[in-house]
Amino acid sequence: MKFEKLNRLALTATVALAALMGAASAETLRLSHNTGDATTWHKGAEKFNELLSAATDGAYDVKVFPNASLSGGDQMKQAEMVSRGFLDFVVTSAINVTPLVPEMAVFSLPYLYSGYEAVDATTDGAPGDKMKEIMASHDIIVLAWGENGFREVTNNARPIKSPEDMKGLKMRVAGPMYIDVMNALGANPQQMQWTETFTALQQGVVDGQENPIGAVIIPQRVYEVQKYLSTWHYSYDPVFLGISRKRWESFDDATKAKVQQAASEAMAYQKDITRQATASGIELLKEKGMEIYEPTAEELQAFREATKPAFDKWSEKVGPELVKTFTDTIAAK
Ligand code: X2X
Repeated sequence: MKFEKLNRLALTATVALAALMGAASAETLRLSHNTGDATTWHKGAEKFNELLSAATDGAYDVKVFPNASLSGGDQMKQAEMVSRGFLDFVVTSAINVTPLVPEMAVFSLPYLYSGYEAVDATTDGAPGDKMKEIMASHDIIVLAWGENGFREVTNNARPIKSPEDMKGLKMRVAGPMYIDVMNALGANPQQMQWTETFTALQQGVVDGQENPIGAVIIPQRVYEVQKYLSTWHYSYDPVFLGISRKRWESFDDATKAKVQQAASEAMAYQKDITRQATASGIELLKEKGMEIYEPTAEELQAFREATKPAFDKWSEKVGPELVKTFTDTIAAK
């Protein structure tokens, strides 16, 4: 009896030790993203960790840091840090990369896309590949595209039905292109970190903001501090999972294949849960007390026309050739 018990104890100890050694030998990789830990960005990043860990028998542990904490709260800085090899991975959206890679603004040109089909045709096709090439020239290897989504406008002053309704509203925006779009609409835009936006809305420092419903507005509880939402779909913002060239090139081919596979699956999952949350989102936001306005096709056309100056300015900036790569693919859909 006694011997058996000892034997069992020894076995348990050996298993525990093996687990410990396994954990100890896992290499930690750091992943930064700039939303909270309830968002689909975060879930996608955690999924990547799970999948990579399983595929490599626990050789890698991807530690996920939300709220841009590794870049001192600066959401635009993450891309630069990955580019320089100071960070292994980033999950962020196109607009956040535009200070480093202005071409990334092409995705989010006002009213470029009419729906998900057009979006997928570009991310899965030649335009997506072209953007990966451009990003790689900045030493950021884009492993897979995910989704932030169509950005919808919210505010506390009034329902937004026409460009005139935007006049004079103090709007928080994430990046430079959106400043031009808001100016074209006669609003007063202000660039602000996402992590500071909830408080700014709560305290009335700004009247409104714009973000996608499923990925951000719901999980970050924007409905607690905003009354009106209009589904104007004015700009699409893709998310991507990227890795620094430095880290990427440190992997052998077999590891690269596993990292790539885990990234593709994780971002497909992230896109999927984002679209699901968006589809059921309007009802949920109404339950939470928001007043939702869904502009008609004609009303959308008025927004498209009013934002055209920003479209034209940023087409020049990203390069008309690149815009054409996108519009050709979209038109062929
Ligand atoms: O800052 C935003 O608005 C967010 C969270 O959508 C982005 O990172 C672009």
